[in-house]
Amino acid sequence: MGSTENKIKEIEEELKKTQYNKATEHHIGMLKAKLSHLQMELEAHRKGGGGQGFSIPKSGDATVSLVGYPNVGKSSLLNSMTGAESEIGNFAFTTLRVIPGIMEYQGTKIQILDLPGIIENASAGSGRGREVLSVVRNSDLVLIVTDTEAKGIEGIISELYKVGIVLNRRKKNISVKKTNSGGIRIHAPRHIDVTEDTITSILKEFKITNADVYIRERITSDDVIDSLRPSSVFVPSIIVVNKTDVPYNREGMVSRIPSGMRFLEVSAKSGKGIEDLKGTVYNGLSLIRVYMREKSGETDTKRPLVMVDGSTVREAVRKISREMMESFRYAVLSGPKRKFREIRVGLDYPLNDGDMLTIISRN
Ligand SMILES: Nc1nc2c(ncn2[C@@H]2O[C@H](COP(=O)(O)OP(=O)(O)OP(=O)(O)O)[C@@H](O)[C@H]2O)c(=O)[nH]1
Ligand SMILES: [Mg+2]
Repeated sequence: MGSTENKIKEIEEELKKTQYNKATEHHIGMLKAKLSHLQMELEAHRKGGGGQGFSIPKSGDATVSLVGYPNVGKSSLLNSMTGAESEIGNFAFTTLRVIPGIMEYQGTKIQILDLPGIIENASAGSGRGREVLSVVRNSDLVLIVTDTEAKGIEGIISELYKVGIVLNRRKKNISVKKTNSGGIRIHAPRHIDVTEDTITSILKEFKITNADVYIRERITSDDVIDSLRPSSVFVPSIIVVNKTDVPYNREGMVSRIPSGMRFLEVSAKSGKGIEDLKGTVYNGLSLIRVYMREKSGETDTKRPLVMVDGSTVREAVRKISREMMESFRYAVLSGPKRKFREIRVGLDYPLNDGDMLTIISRN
């Protein structure tokens, strides 16, 4: 083990031992910053990933990955959610490459990727860890699959974090502009959940001593660290507790779920909770469906355009064709959740789930 790895181990140990409270807040922020910076150094040396059987083309409207330790039932879940036929076996590492399936849900097609089980130190390359994690990086939602023992979830979250996959946090509006002198200057709203002192110390850990820091919303020290890791991706995540057809100690299971994380109890074997899971996955992706309507009034209700929430008319038109984009004049919009019956809109107009859209082109 190299000296960087040793330092990382030491800090991880100390973090485990330190209780979070007001008095330790600054210290914990510091330790996390140190850890992140060392992990980034290590990552810079490693690089790579991909490999045979691991680059699955994206298909469908969104991609979800199944991540977890071996033998918890990831393949069984893929099969019950999609009708795929991924191999199932009562031993570790049955699945050795990425197996895709498609879950059809309310007019959308969601690609679900079954992955080989990961183990501790996956990010360092144990098992096919790095290849697996590089697939997870490109997904829109991560399902952390566990059984009723719910062991080691924190470990999985930390393996993901090490390669820059940040779960259930959003990228915050923070920018750090390095300067040549003047020390650290912080421009922030009055109420943020981190002190200037902590921000300055975190920046120092990342070897930044002169900078203007612009903070435009409420943030924590974790957000500051995220903003200093340029390769971070932010992905929503849900925990799936499988094998709940067998009696188990529910209290014990719940106590091992990291605080603040959503979890669902299911059984791939009996089918219990699977419909719920599909709905939760769909909702977790924050997709909207937009239906195209002909000038004659006929609406295509079977095949909506599926986009991420926050999309505008522009994204919808672009999805249809380049020609349509070039000849676009305006669109007529209506929808069951709209207050108006019909409205004439331009490319920048934001769309809602269920909207119906007629495109009027220049001839
Ligand atoms: N009782 C019970 N057993 C299950 C359930 N789901 C899966 N199993 C069993 O658990 C074992 C592992 O299932 P897999 O689906 O292969 O697990 P996996 O997570 O894909 O395993 P790897 O590919 O090795 O990482 C098999 O013996 C399954 O029959 C479930 O809901 N209930
Ligand atoms: Mg499997």
